[in-house]
Amino acid sequence: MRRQRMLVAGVLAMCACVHVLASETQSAPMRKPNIVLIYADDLGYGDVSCNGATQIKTPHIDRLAAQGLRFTDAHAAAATCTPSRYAMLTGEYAWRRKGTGILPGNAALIIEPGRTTLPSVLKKAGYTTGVVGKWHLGLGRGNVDWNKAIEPGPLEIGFDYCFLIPATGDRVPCVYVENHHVIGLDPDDPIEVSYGKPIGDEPTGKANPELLKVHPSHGHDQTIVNGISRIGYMRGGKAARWVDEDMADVITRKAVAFIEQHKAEPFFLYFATHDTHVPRVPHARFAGKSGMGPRGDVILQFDACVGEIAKVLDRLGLADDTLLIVTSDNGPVVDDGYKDDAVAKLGSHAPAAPWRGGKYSNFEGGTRVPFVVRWPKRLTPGVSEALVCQTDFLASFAALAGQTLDVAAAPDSLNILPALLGESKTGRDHVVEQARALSLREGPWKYIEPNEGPKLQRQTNTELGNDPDPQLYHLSVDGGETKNLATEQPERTAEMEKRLKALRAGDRSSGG
Ligand code: NG6
Ligand code: CA
Repeated sequence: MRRQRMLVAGVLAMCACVHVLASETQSAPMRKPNIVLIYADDLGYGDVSCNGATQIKTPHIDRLAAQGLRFTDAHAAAATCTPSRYAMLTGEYAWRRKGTGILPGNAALIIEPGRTTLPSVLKKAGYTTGVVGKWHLGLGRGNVDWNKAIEPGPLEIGFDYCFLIPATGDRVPCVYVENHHVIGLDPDDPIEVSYGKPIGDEPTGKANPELLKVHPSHGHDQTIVNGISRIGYMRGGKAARWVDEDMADVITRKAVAFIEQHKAEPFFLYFATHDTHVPRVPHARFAGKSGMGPRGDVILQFDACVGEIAKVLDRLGLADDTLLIVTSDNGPVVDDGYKDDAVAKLGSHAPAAPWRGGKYSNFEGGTRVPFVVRWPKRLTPGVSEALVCQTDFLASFAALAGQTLDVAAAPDSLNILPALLGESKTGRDHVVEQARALSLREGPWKYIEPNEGPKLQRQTNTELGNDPDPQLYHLSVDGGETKNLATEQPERTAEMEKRLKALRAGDRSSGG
């Protein structure tokens, strides 16, 4: 793999030189493409109309899909947020590291400064790098003081700029962090956060349900902020607290401003939206518009944010030179802890369709996500069935930017640039999917390791795909993972089990 990486990077660097020489004699030198990665939260494969949704329309995402490549077998590294984001930014599967599960809002940063990361590689290649939106990878060194400079964080692992929702919309502290500081903080009203004992005397969802505009269905009954009770307790920071209804607009404006400010240089923007995570509290422009309750409304809101990003790229004449990706951090969930009508108003909409399961699940619905890549200058529009994983952004964009990676860097990131650009029909030859258990995909085959966990998550009604026996599915004929072939095909099952064991025991992925 290392050899392959160096060769590819070398060839690309040579090509880049040739291009520069050729174009210098004609006109301006060729510039590296901007990269904009729009990362939805909990948006399912079947939640977008370009993947078959009919009850909900996502015209902006559909337009990008029509102008670019729509992938049907693209994966987040995991079925929940923190491990997917960790793996995407480091190029290392999260299951290789302890402490990379769903984090509380006061967790320490889990990516060590100095490591090779997706932004650090691009920064080295001359990109200006920014992250706007949901972080959920921890900040500081533990028990961070939100009233002082908050570090280390994104700026210490390769980003030049950040504007963050520190953890999730449903976790305290409910404030934005820009670079090293909480925005709008009144020093006379300091913030305190606790994920253990209650602090302060502010109302909680548990004690004061009469103050709530959205009620929890499970968990989420601690400090009330903006009429919504959260996970965790906070006090203080009143002037700095976000208003959920405005969150999509606030972060989209920051993302647009980043693009405007850096239009003259190659930039990388990681725009991680809060939608469609809970609490789903759409702006009045979208409230009631989907007919599917707030979950449908925030899908429309997300689509509109995608439209705003596409619009600014058009307005600034950058669209042709920008590699734009729209994808999601894990599969969908309907009831994720608030009584927001998502279940009652779902109708026949199937958020993970045609896949089984969803967020938290070993089934394909856990990690198989919407994935659209547009780069008008380079890509021929179409549909790709290549197997790709978000961990691969690091090695692939490194190659695109002419960077060579250290041997130890990004151990599970494969350079699949030809697949991402539609020049090859094949991406990886395998991928490991992470939920409670690990699964191995090889071509159409999927092996789920034996697992003792529950089959159904009672609270979210998600089929988790846990089974004390091994499971083997042939996805080309049984995409819904209904017929377990493990007993019929003991040899293939044993081979896949062996390869998964080897991947787990080894320290890096290999193969195509
Ligand atoms: C769960 C939360 C869920 C969501 C999830 C993280 C409860 C009962 N459930 O623990 O609401 O916040 O964590 O989602 O608290 S993720 O997309 O960030 O991984
Ligand atoms: Ca998520």
